[in-house]
Amino acid sequence: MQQKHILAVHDISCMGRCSLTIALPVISAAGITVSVMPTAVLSTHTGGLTGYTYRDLTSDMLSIADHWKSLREGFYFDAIYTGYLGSKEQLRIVAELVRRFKGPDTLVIIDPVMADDGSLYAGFSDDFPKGMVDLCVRADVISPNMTEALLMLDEPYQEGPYSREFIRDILKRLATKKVVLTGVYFDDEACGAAAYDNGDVHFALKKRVPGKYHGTGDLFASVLTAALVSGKPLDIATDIAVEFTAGSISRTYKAGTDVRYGVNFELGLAGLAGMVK
Ligand code: PXL
Repeated sequence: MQQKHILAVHDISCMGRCSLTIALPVISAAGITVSVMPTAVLSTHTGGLTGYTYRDLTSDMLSIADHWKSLREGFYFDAIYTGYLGSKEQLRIVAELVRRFKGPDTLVIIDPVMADDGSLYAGFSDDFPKGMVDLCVRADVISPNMTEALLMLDEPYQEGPYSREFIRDILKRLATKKVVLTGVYFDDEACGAAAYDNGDVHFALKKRVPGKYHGTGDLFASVLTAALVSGKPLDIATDIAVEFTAGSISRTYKAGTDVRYGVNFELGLAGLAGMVK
C-alpha cells in the first residue's frame, strides 16, 4: 500500500499547542507521512499570551521549495494543507507552492487562519482577508471559522445562535466547491461544523462544553485533512473532525487546565488511525 503524503504549511509556535505542533502529530497518528514548510517560529502563539518572539521565515520558504523541486522525483503530495500564514507575501508564496507542487490528484486544503471571536489575530492588517480570498480561490476545500467566513465576505461579525438558512447562505456565498465552516450553533446546547459540498449542506454538532480553547481550529482542520486524504467524503470527514475535537475539548475541560495552552488531543491519538480508516 502506498503511504499518503501531506505538505503542511503553518508556523511553529514552540509552546501552546497549535499549528505544526498539532498538524504533525495528528497527521502522523493517522498513518500519513507529513512534510512541513514552517512559516515562522514563535515562542508561543499570539492568542492570550504576550511578549512572544517571532522569527519570520518568509525568505526560507521558496529556497526550501527550490531544493525540493531539484529532487524532481521520489515524492508526491496527496494534499497541500495550509494554516497560519503571517503576511500577504506568504499568501503569494503559498499560491506559488500550489503551482509548483499540485499534481493531478493533490487536494489543496486552506484553513484561512487569521481571526476568531469577531477580531483579526494580533499582527494581521485589515486588508489581509482580501488576500486570503484570492488564495482560497485555488483551494479544493476551505475551513474558516465564523469570523473568518464573514471577514472573507466583507460582512460584519455576528454572534450566534444562527439559523440554518443563515449558515446555508454563508456557505453558498463563499463559493468554493467545498467549505467546512466551524463555530456553528443553533442553540446553547450543541455546537460544531457545517460542511458544504457542491450545494449539499451537512451539519455535524456535539454537546457544547463550556469555555474557549486555543488551537481547536488547527486541530479540527488537521483531522479533517487526514480524514479527506484517507478517502473519506467531506460529510464523514467533518463528523470525524468534530468528534475528535469535541473529545479533546472535553478532556481539557475535565482537567481544568489553562485553555491558552490548548487542548489534550494527545490522549486521543491512539484511536485516530481507526477513526479515519
Ligand atoms: O491557532 C491559530 C494560530 C496559529 N499560529 C499562531 C497563532 C494562532 C492563533 O492565535 O497566534 C502563531
